[in-house]
Order: sequence, then structure tokens, then C-alpha cells
Amino acid sequence: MVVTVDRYATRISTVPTELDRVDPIVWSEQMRVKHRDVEENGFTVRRGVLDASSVQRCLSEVQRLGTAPELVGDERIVREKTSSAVRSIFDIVNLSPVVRAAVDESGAAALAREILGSEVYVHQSRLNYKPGFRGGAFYWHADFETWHAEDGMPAPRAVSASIALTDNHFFNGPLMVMPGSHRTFLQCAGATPDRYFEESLVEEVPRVGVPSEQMITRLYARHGIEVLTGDAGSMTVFDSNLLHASSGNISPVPRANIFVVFNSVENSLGKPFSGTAPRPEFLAFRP
Ligand code: 6CS
Ligand code: FE
Repeated sequence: MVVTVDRYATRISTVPTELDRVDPIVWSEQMRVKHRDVEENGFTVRRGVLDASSVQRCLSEVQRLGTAPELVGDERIVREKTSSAVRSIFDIVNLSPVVRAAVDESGAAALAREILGSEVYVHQSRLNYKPGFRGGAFYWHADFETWHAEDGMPAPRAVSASIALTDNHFFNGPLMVMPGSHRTFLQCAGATPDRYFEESLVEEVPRVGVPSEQMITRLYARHGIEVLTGDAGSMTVFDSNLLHASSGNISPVPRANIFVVFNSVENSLGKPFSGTAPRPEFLAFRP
């Protein structure tokens, strides 16, 4: 019998620990110099990847999808618990050819291929929306922990591209990251409830899949926090194991970003490591 050890075991204990990342960050050796910022910090920023007309077209699509009668009650549209405002629209590249074209225009896939050293496919896509005055927060987490536990993603061989459709100011809930935190895997406590995604996508502070306050504090002492502001049309590409979060938006200025997750074709999803049923394909596509 072949016994495979889970190198990123998580949600197995009430006293989680830090594990060293045992996998590469930039997977192709020839690309390590070119993408030194990803290697060292876990992210890279590109300004002006979308022109103003593409940004406008995407914003109109978001408006249309958020109010489309055929999408009422669709599980891909996630709403805030209290205001019922749109929080996320999952599967956005399949729901909207306009958004798909903008993602193509951004060059995100080519960057992902260089970083991951292989062909890639879209694991997940979504729009995260924070209206003015009442936009909700996203608590500290590393995406890979969730994708490993709940989707059976073997290694952190995936990156996310966050493309800004509005200006991301320091005051309207931009992405906050801990540069360099992608080298440490933070185990999380607790077991995964069935269909947990119905809760985790809505809760501002989910009860499972988030690192302890002690661990977050320790990583902050080591790495600090960088706030990723930028004009509409700018893009951040970040490692799947980077610790990140974003605050709520009580400013009058809405914030809308497209997120597209590229996974390596050599990192196919298997059975979820948490022992739960695989999540729906709008969250974790299986080609
Ligand atoms: O469950 C997910 O896949 C989502 N949740 C987290 C914590 N990160 C990214 C993703 O959209
Ligand atoms: Fe995330």
C-alpha cells in the first residue's frame, strides 16, 4: 500500500502550527530572476493592464449580472448577510464574455504560466464587490489552505490575479498582504462542516480555515503589512499561499475587483484533504 503524507496537513488539531513551504514558488528556474518579486514577496503588481473602455464595459457587466432576473437565487451570486448587497459573483469569466475578454487582455494567464512553469487553467473566478458605505471585509487567510482542505489541491502551484475595476484607495477596502508570508504554511484549527462554503463565503470572520490570532500576529512581526492600492485597470498577481485580507468599505467610493485563479495543469485536484465532498465547480473547476 502506498501511503502519501500530507505535507500541508490542516484542520486536524486544536493546536495548529506553522509548517515550512516545501514546494517552489516560481516553478521554472529560468524565470526566478525575472520574477524575483514573486519569489521574495509573494506578489507582483502591473499598472494599466486594462484600458478605460474595458474597465467601463466590465463595470456595466457587473451591474447587469447583479440584477439579472435569471440569476436570482443562483448560488454563484453571494450576497452580504445584513444588506443583501452583492459580495461576490463567482464563475464570472463564464457568466460574462466581456469579463473573459478583459482577463485575456490583462496578460494574467501568460504571467501565471511563467510563474507556475507549465500550462494553466482557471480554477476559480469571481468578482468581489464592496459598495460604498457598507462593503464587507474579508478576514486574514491564505487561499491555498482552503483549496487544499476543501478542494484537494495538492500543492501551492496556483496564483491569483486581482484586477481593479475601480480605483483601490487605502480607504475603500483594498487588498492587504504580508509580503514574504507565502513561505510559511499556517495550519488552521477545527474540522470542516459539510457544505461549509455556504457559510465561509458570506462570513466576515469564518470559523474554520482562518489562522489563529497568535500566528497572524507572529507573521505580522516578521513581514509587516503592505496595502495594495492602485488605479482602475491595475493588477496584482499573488501566490496562493500569501497571507492576505481586506477591510470593509465605509467610504463613499465603491471597490470592485475581478479575481482569477490559475492552477497548474500539473497540480490537478484530487479528493479534498479535509474528507468532505468536493465543492461545486463554480468554486473549484475540475477540467
Ligand atoms: O473558498 C474559497 O475558495 C474562497 N475563500 C477564500 C478564503 N479564499 C478565496 C476563495 O474565493
Ligand atoms: Fe483570498
